[in-house]
Amino acid sequence: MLNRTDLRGRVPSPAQLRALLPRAEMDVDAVLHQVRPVVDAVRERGVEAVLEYAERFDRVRPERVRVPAAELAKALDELDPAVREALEESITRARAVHADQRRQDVTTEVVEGGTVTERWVPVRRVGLYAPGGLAVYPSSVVMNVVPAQTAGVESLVLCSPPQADFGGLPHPTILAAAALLGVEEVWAVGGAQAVALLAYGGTDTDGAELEPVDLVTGPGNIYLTAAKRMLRGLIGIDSEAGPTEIAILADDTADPAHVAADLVSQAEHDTLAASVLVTTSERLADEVDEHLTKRVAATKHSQRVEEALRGAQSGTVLVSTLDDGLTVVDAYAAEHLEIQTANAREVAARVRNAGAVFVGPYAPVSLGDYCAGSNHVLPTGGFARHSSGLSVQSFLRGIHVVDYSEQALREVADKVVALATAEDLPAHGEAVTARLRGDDA
Ligand code: HSO
Ligand code: ZN
Repeated sequence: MLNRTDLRGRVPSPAQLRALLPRAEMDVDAVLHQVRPVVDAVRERGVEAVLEYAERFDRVRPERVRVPAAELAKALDELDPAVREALEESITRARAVHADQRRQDVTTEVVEGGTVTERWVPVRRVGLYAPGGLAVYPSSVVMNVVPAQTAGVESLVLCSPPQADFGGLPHPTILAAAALLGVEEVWAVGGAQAVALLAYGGTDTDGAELEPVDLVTGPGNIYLTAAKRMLRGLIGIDSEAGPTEIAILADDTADPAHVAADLVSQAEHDTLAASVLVTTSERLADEVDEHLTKRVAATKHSQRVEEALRGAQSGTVLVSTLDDGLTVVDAYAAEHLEIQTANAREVAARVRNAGAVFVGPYAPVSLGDYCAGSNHVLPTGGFARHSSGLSVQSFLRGIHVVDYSEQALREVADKVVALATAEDLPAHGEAVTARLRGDDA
């Protein structure tokens, strides 16, 4: 079922490897011209434009865009108790992990009387987006809200598209998850309109105000991503989410049934999802293929999964040694990387590029998607080479606080002047010498 690449005996360079393991393309720039009028209309006409686009794209025109508090409470009341318990467990574990990520302010005494402090300050107001449509993921609400709240973000607003089936409200499980997390401000708006409304603010039909936000996070379709790209700068954004990916580095100790189950699990998200097996064992690769054939036929979203697995973005790579395997998975830089080998912990410790690493036979990616405590908003498309997943850090800014005494400034003054002169910026030097001569000119 999976395309097979045999790299036994030769491991190409990282650049060649990246070409061998292509990513599904998502051409965000190609839709910018469609998104621009939407963003402009929301900037100029606010909620009125939002409601027009709701009618056009979501096929429903909500009476108001802000979701009343009573609807949040009702959604939570009506939530299946088993799902509620599971979400509570997911939230508890995520809170435990994210609480430990909180950075402390650090003061460095550079010289006597001269300090630099890095002060971590939360972003004041954040907009979080939860998609509707095919991907109604209350778990993603948890993964966005928990780090923001843990960072100390003071004001949080959640946006999710209005659903025709639910009277123009966002999906009830999204509302229930928001209520469970204590998010009080939810607006029924989707896609590019949501990003524009978050960036510019607006007034609802009943006078409720949406105050503009400083940062927008959360995944969405290509139009939402294009709007984020367009409005970046006015607002901060998280990194762009591409189709989900799983890579598994396995040797002949791995259980082929489990490997196949995990490859199918992420292929379930999207026809463009990538499932990649990197292994030293041809026998394992053959057996995984047999299991895939059986599993794909039996699984609920069979068509979507099969398309993802047969796509050019998925495949098996045979390597001679685990060292070569590590070279391959590092070049690929998967969003999720499972290590299913002997001494998995040791092998995992040597991984350099991955959004998250899942160690050994009992840490499938789905555990991390819901209940490990780790965050599931992770870098895709090879971004793991330079970026991290969502964390408390994503909602903080480090402010450098520079505090020098007269004496401490005096000691370093000639160095500042020398560098200022070298850069032909003498006024920079004069700002220092002016103080030390005591003249206030
Ligand atoms: N695997 C997805 C997250 C997710 N899985 C949500 C299930 N629900 C991207 O990391
Ligand atoms: Zn998933």
